[in-house]
Amino acid sequence: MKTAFVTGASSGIGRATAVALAKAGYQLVVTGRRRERLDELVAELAPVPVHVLTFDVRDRAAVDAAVATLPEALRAPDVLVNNAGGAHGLNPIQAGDPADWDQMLDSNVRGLLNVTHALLPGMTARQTGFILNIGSIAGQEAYANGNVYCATKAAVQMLTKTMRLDLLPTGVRVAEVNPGAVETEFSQVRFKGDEARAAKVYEGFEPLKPEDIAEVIVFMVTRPPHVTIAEVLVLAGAQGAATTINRK
Ligand code: NDP
Ligand code: 8X3
Repeated sequence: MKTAFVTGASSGIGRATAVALAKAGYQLVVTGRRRERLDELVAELAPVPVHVLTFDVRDRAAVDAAVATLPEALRAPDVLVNNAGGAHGLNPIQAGDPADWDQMLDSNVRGLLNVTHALLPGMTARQTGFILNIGSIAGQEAYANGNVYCATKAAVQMLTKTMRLDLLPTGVRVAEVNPGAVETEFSQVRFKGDEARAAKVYEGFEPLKPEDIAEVIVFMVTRPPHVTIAEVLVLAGAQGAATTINRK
């Protein structure tokens, strides 16, 4: 049975991806900080084997310690989905909170590297595998007040490209999905629990569902070894650019 390791599976895109990969026949390692959410996912996916790890991706020692508890086979997954992350705040740079900047840089960039570093020895030893990084349209175009979040996702894009080059001789393929507006807990986190403000982001149009992204991810990671779909941008139907949305 193939194994997929999905970070940030307690919510949104990561959760939907875990469900879709389970349906596609993968056993799973799912991670996040909220253990109870991950336990619910395990119950929902039974009898599919699902191994839960709880850690903060920003904490390299915690990532390494958690991965070290896995049986050897799970430390060398066929698929790694680097999804954990998000946005904190939406302010002009001159009004930004450095604590928010740290959270975004540490989770979206360093966190991705921490998890990748912990799993690469197993994946490269196997000489096969797929790393799927979740970028964003925010990494491809600038929008006002996006500053540090956009920068972290631009970093994910460049890491994806450079990792693909470095890992070429190892047989580990690397690709990226860049979603547009997906209705998840993303905006609740960005606006620090302000649900009314979060809901406004998705008002007047039909946003993407996490399942829409999960479907694309499953398609990409199940291509045969001679095919790498390197980058996919997935927008909502009413979306032309990050903040250009046809709202009714
Ligand atoms: P959610 O807030 O619904 O999910 C985020 C997930 O990431 C949760 O499972 C959360 O788990 C986990 N996570 C966040 N920070 C950490 C951390 N420090 N350590 C461990 N886990 C963490 O948002 P989405 O599903 O929308 O976001 C998933 C990814 O998609 C993110 O990288 C986001 O930037 C990206 N994205 C989202 C878009 C959108 O419109 N929604 C568009 C483009 C990209 P827990 O809180 O339990 O730790
Ligand atoms: C999330 C999409 O446009 O809010 O990455 O930055 S956006």
